[in-house]
Amino acid sequence: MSITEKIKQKALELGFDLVGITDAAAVDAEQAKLLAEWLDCGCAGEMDYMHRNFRKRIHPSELMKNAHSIICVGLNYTPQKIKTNSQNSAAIGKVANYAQYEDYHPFIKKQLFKLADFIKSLTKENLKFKICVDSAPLAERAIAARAGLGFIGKNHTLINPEIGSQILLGEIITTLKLEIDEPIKNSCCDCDKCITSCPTGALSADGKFDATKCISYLTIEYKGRIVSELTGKIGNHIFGCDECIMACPYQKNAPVCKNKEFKFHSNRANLDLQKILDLSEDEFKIRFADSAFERLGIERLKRNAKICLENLQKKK
Ligand code: B12
Repeated sequence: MSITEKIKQKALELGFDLVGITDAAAVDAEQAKLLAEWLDCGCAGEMDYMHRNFRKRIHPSELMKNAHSIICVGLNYTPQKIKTNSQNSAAIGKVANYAQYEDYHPFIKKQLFKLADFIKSLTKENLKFKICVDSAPLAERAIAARAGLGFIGKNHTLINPEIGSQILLGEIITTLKLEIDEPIKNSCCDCDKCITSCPTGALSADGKFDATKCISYLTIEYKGRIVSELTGKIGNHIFGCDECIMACPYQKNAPVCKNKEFKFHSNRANLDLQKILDLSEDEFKIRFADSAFERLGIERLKRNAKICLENLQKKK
């Protein structure tokens, strides 16, 4: 078995669903142009970090001197269907599926450190590794697509034909030279279900994505008061949004997450909006420890809960 094959086998043993390898070359010029245009048109809104480190984001080798390969992994996070209590008449806020698990950043990083240790044990070379999960300035979807993990769909997510879109990504950039994979074919065809499903029109037919309209951005990243033209379209999404993902035909028969170590919290799926409004700071810290909610904080969670309640009351 080659060293590349051993690494891939180990990644799967560590609980990842997908693994692929690409080189450390820059993302292709067309994608770099798309990123630059996206930034220039203000589509990143107040995510200032997206404007920093542009060169690094498209040149992975600038994140590590003498980088040769990038090992890309994917973790399927499609949750089990949760039984809801039909007797319960409480007003409920919906939480994006990924946020119903423990915070994925430390979870994936821990597994990637184990993978890096395994690689060190295979060779006497003095190797370097850089582990990236979300927060590093790296165009993760473009790199994962190049490593063959999936294709980038019209909903802008990386879609794997067998697993769908609900895949969290992580990478190891390394000085080790490995065999690389080929990208797979883009199979979105003429479907536009994701575009028409977006309640706020964040996705458009010309391939553009305006994050400032995306419910995920508005409810998680945006710190200010959400404008009234958009609050009514947020529905009862209290944290993030999966509409464009769930509308995708590739998501229809997606297998559920099989990684038993990736802790799922069923009490984070549907939040009782009134209880959220009554939550104290201490209760928030206990209930949402080690979760994506920590990034949001209690104030913004309550801002979102109020919007959801108003929207549900209007519907009555
Ligand atoms: C900023 C950010 C956001 C922003 C902006 C999202 C966006 N589409 O850019 C907000 C807060 C809205 C967001 C939301 C979500 N995010 Co986010 N986010 C990021 C982050 C940090 C950077 C993304 C980025 O570079 N955006 C800039 C745009 C221009 O890049 P892009 O859309 O990826 O496009 C690139 C290519 O796809 C290509 N391209 C551009 N336009 C087009 C158009 C077409 C048609 C094609 C084919 C290609 C193409 O060129 C671009 C440059 O390389 C990444 C982590 C990372 N470091 O990469 C996570 C990441 C993309 N997010 C992730 C997730 C899970 C989500 C949510 C599903 C969470 C949720 N349920 O609420 C939603 C999905 C929303 C969506 N439809 O994209 C995952 C995506 C995994 C996957 N399978 O794709 C990532 C990779 C984090 C991770 N490590 O797993 N996110």
